[in-house]
Amino acid sequence: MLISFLKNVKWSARFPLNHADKAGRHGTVAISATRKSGLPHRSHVYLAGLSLMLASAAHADPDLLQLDVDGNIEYQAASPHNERIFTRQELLAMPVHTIQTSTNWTGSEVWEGPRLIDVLKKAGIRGSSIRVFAYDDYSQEIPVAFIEKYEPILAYRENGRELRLNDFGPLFIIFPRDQYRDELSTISNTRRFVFQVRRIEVK
Ligand SMILES: Nc1nc2c(c(=O)[nH]1)N[C@H]1C(S)=C(S)[C@@H](COP(=O)(O)O)O[C@H]1N2
Ligand SMILES: [Mo]
Repeated sequence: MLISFLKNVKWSARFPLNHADKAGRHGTVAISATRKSGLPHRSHVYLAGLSLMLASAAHADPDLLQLDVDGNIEYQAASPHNERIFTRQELLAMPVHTIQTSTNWTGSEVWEGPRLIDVLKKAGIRGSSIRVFAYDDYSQEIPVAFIEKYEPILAYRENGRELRLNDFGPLFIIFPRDQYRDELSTISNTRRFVFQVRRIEVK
C-alpha cells in the first residue's frame, strides 16, 4: 500500500515546477527492498486508488515518518544490514527543537523536530560525513562538522502541522538560515536543505 501510494503521489502546486519535472522524469520513487509487499500487480493497481483516497482523506501519510540510518555506525545487533531504523514513535519521542526561519521555498515559518546530530549520535555515528537520500532520488553529502556547527533539525512539523510528502515531508533538514544568512544562503549550502528525507548513510 505504501509503495502504491508513493508511485502515485501527485506533486502539489507548492513545489516549484522543476520538482514536478523531476518527479515525472523519475516516474517512480526508489524504495528499499525491506518494504516490498510482494503483492501481485493487480492488487497494486487497486490499492493505488484506495491508498490515494485514504491519503487525501487523512491529509497526512503517517506511515512515511521513519528514518533509516546505515553505513559507518555502531554495530546494530538487531539488524542484519546494520541499519538503525528510527520509527515514527521514536522520532516523535526525541527532544523537539524549534527553528524559525525562511527557506528557499517558504517565508519565515516555525519548524520542529529532533536535532539531526542527536539522531546521528543515537545511531552511534562513526564517520565524518553523511549522505542524505530523499524519496525523489535526490541525495546530498553533508560533513558532520557542518552539522555540529549549525545544528539543523530533521523537521517533521511546520507551523504545528505534520509535513506530508508533498510539502517537503516526512522529514526536512532545516538549518537556521535567517540566523546565519551569509553562510547558509549560498548555493552549496542551499543544497543541504534536503526535503523528503528517507535514509541517511554515514560515510
Ligand atoms: N529532496 C530534495 N531535496 C533537495 C533538492 C531535490 O531535488 N530534492 N534540491 C536541492 C538543491 S540542489 C537545492 S539548490 C535546493 C533548492 O532546490 P530547488 O532550487 O531545485 O528547489 O534544495 C535542495 N534539496
Ligand atoms: Mo541546486
